[in-house]
Parts: sequence; structure tokens; C-alpha cells
Amino acid sequence: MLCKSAVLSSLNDLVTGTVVAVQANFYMVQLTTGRRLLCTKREKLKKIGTTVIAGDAVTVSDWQGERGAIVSVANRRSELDRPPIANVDAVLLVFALAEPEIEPLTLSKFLVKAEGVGVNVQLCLNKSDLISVAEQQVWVDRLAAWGYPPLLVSTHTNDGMEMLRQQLQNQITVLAGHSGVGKSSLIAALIPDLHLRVAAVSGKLNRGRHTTRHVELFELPNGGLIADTPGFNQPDLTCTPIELASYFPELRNQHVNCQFSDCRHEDEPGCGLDRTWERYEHYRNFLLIAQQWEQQQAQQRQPENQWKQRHQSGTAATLEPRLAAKQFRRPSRRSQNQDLTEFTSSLNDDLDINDQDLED
Ligand SMILES: Nc1nc2c(ncn2[C@@H]2O[C@H](COP(=O)(O)OP(=O)(O)OP(=O)(O)O)[C@@H](O)[C@H]2O)c(=O)[nH]1
Ligand SMILES: [Mg+2]
Ligand SMILES: [Zn+2]
Repeated sequence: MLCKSAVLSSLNDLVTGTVVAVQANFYMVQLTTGRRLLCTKREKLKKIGTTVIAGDAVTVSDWQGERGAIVSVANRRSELDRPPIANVDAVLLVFALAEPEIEPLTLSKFLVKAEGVGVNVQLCLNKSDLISVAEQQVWVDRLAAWGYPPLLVSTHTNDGMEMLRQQLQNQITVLAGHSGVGKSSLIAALIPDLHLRVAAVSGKLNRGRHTTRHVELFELPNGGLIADTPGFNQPDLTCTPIELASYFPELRNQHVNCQFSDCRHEDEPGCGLDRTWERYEHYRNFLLIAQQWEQQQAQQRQPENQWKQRHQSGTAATLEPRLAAKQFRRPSRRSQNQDLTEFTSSLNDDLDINDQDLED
């Protein structure tokens, strides 16, 4: 039992921490001391429209027992929108050396997508137990030439896991990669007392099912936070041709050889770039998608596209402004009604933690 004066002093103290999970209007904040507080957001922050997402560095006031109120949010170093996570330091792209086999074009697409986040991209190849050392070396050399020397690991034999632990220390990392490559298995191996649901490889494509439901930053035993993301099969490329060129290390590293600032590095006379690198064909392939995307964006910005036709039976068609999708979406009744009990119990479901753990 806390005495009355202790409660009163804690009500005024400010503490800092990191948001590790968000659901509806509740935020799980991990304090610098390691303790966790279940927080709401101060009315003042709501009024000025401040959003709070996982990874945010926050200041908490009025904390008492396991509850608190977020009073301020620090400026973000980086921001990921799907899933929403702030202050990400690195994307760890996970592929499997087998089951499923690496498709180079797909790997390239994931790498380009990861580069688009604007943070450090680290490549990890799991399931090294499934191929020979000679075959492993071929991949190491090949991907190093792409600009991504990979870290080979196996969650089954533990090979490479110590290196991975060191690499992830003290950073906020987001895992990305195909379904079934072993992202959840990696997290389970990195954080032995955390039970994630690991699915068996199944289905026609010999890939695991989508089993990861909840965005959550997990604390690594040696410091640092890591988030699993639901596996996705084909990341869409949403960048301009200029951005695309900056997402290829092979191009970035030799751009001094090109005298144009807006060059596509195709066949332009005067572009002195070396094109004899393996992924040049991938680049040409993605360039077409990027050009289409840029055109679409330009079309959407045209004034006539700000309006949509509305047809009502019996009347002439009228024009009305298009709604910005997110801004006007009302929260569902389910999320409005979601209470604290539901939040903690869903956290418990996903993390296998019980009330005892929350009190620690
Ligand atoms: N041989 C081998 N299999 C592994 C290894 N790591 C994971 N697996 C298996 O790969 C399958 C998929 O693993 P998950 O951890 O569920 O993969 P995931 O990337 O989280 O999949 P999603 O949640 O669907 O995105 C499971 O059957 C694991 O047992 C490994 O190092 N070697
Ligand atoms: Mg998973
Ligand atoms: Zn050029």
C-alpha cells in the first residue's frame, strides 16, 4: 500500500518512456526504468490533434500504480505508416534461404520498398540449416554485390543468432518480409520468454499463413525494441523515378558518373553510368512502375479530380468534393467502445502475459 503523501508526489512527477503498444485510446508506455504504464492521452493533446503511435518518446504525468497520462510527445526521427511506428532506426528485411526459395526480383522489390522508409536497411537470411555452406556463400557474394551483405541465421540451429542480437542492440527495428520466412520465429528466439504464435509452413505455396495480428514493439533482452509485421506478398512500389534511383545502392554509389540531376539512367547520351550490374534489369522493370505511379499522382492533383460525380435517381448528376479518405473516416463503434479490460486482455492474448507480469 502506498501512503497518501507518496501518491500525491507521484501525481506531479513527470516520467519519460516509449510507447510500445497502442489500442483505441490506450497506450502501453515502457518507462526508462523498465516499468510499464497503461496510459491515456491528455485532453490538451487531443485538442491540438497530436497523434501517439508505437515508438513515440513520451512524457507521462499523473502516474499512479500502473496508470498514467501522456502529456507530451517528442519530435519523431522517422515515421513508418504501415504499420504506424515512430523513431524506427532500421528495417530488418528477412528472407529464407529455402522454404520459400529466394526469388531475386521479389527480394529486390522488398529492398526498394524498405529503402523508401528512409532508414538503414539490413538483410537477414533465415533457415541457413536448409542449404549447404557452399550454396550459402553464393548468396552472400551475390547480395553483397547488390549492396546488402546479408546476415545468415537459423532459428533452428541458432547459427548467426548472436551476431543478430548484437546488430539489433539499442535500436528500434521493424521486421519485414514474406509470410513464412520466419519473422515470428526470429522474435521468439531473440526473446525466449515471449510466446508468439508460430505457424507451420502450409498451403499451396509452401508458405506460412498470416498469423501475426497485432502491432507491438517487443523489448530485446540486451536493449532495443523490435516489431513484427504481418507478412505481405507483393509490396507495391509507390515512388517516383528519381526516388527509385536513390533506392539502389548500385546507382547511389556511382551517381557522380552521371551529369544530369533528373536522369533515369536508361539510354540518355551523356549518362556515364555503368549498367553491367546484376539488378540493372530489375531497375528498368521498376522504372516503368515508378513512371506510371508518378503520372497517376500528377493526374490526381488536377483540379477536376478533386470533384466526383454524384448520381441521384431522377435528378441530373451533380459534382461534390472528394473526401480525403482518412480525415473523414469515423472511428468504428467497436473501437469507440473498447475499454481498458479489452485492451489488456487482447494484449495478454497476443503476448501471453498475465496480470502478474503487468504488475511487475
Ligand atoms: N528449417 C527452418 N525452418 C524455420 C526456421 N525458422 C522458422 N522456420 C519455420 O518456418 C515456418 C514459418 O515461420 P514463422 O516464424 O511463422 O514465419 P513468419 O515470417 O512469422 O510468417 P508470417 O507471420 O505468416 O508472416 C515455421 O514452420 C517455422 O518452424 C529455420 O531457421 N529453419
Ligand atoms: Mg509471423
Ligand atoms: Zn544518368
